[in-house]
Amino acid sequence: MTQALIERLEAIIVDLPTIRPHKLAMHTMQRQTLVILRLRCSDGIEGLGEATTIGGLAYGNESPESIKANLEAHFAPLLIGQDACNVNAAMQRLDKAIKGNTFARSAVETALLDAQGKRLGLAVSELLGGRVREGLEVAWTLASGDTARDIEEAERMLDLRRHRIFKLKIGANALEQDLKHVVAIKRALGERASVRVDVNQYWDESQAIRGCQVLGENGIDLIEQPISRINRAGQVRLNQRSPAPIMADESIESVEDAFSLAADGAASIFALKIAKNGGPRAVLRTAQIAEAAGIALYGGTMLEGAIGTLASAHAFLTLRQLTWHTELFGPLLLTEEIVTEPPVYRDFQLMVPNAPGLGLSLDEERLKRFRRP
Ligand code: MUC
Ligand code: MG
Repeated sequence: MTQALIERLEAIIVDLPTIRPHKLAMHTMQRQTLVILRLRCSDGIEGLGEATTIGGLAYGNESPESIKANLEAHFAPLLIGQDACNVNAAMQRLDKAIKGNTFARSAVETALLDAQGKRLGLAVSELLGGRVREGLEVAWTLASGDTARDIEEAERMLDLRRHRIFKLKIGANALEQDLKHVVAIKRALGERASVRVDVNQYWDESQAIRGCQVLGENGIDLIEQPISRINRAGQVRLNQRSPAPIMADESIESVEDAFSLAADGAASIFALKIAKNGGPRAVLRTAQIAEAAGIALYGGTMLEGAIGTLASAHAFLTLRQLTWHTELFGPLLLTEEIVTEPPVYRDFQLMVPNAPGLGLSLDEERLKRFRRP
């Protein structure tokens, strides 16, 4: 094969409006900010990647602005002139020189895979070993902040056959108020839907003991990150006593975190996120740790747009087990797109293109309109 070299990296910040405010315990989103990476190669092929977080620095320790700055100042000089066809070698070069920065790393790994897939005429899922399922069932997050509005939204999603798994974002309100909110939604939806919660680390252990008990007894299927990632011993205790399974999300900031959580027995489900592991290949290493430890899997999101969503989807399609399905609904939260063909959601599933690479192209006119000056 002719060798292609990496020629140029361009990181673009894009601000896109959301369909409604999205209320999480740590931040209310009024829009979503994506960092899009364009990686140009000497054979004329361009790979696309995305590094997207939630609420600036409210969620993790990389912001859109720091991701862009680090891609330009630290990642680009290490990558330019390197073989664009060898993803392992390029990522290993970054591993040697750069600590952390998994969001930026994920954008690079995605863009290299997209470029290589386009070059070889293979979908990213094929480059990752091949898909073992065609579609991915997708949960929807109810996060308007209002119980009646959330029930109405869930009913609409069921009618449209778009979602039948709902995740409720709680933790910002008083414990009893949040519990009432969740139980009311579960009662309204009954057996027609799976209802889960994400506390985003906002309970202390004493609140979590009661919260997990009440939610477990009221038919809530899963409790995501009830307490701080720092309180490992508390997570182990909760994992032993909660009637509903506990999922680790913020606790996983690297593949190594996944290993130590598994070793400690701190969760029975892992939320897989390409951004928090360093890319679609990296997230599969976390999945393998989980499988070896008997931990179930869930395909998570940082509310990425189409590029990050499909990059995650290509990886998740290759998983042997995905017991808790996915929440790859990021594009549906946005009112505008910057790709020519937005991802398709049908019959509760995200349909993943089988075209070369991620199966996406940028809409240059829209990118120009929404990119930050
Ligand atoms: C998170 O904490 O899981 C995923 C869905 C959503 O609404 O927020 C994200 C982040
Ligand atoms: Mg979460």
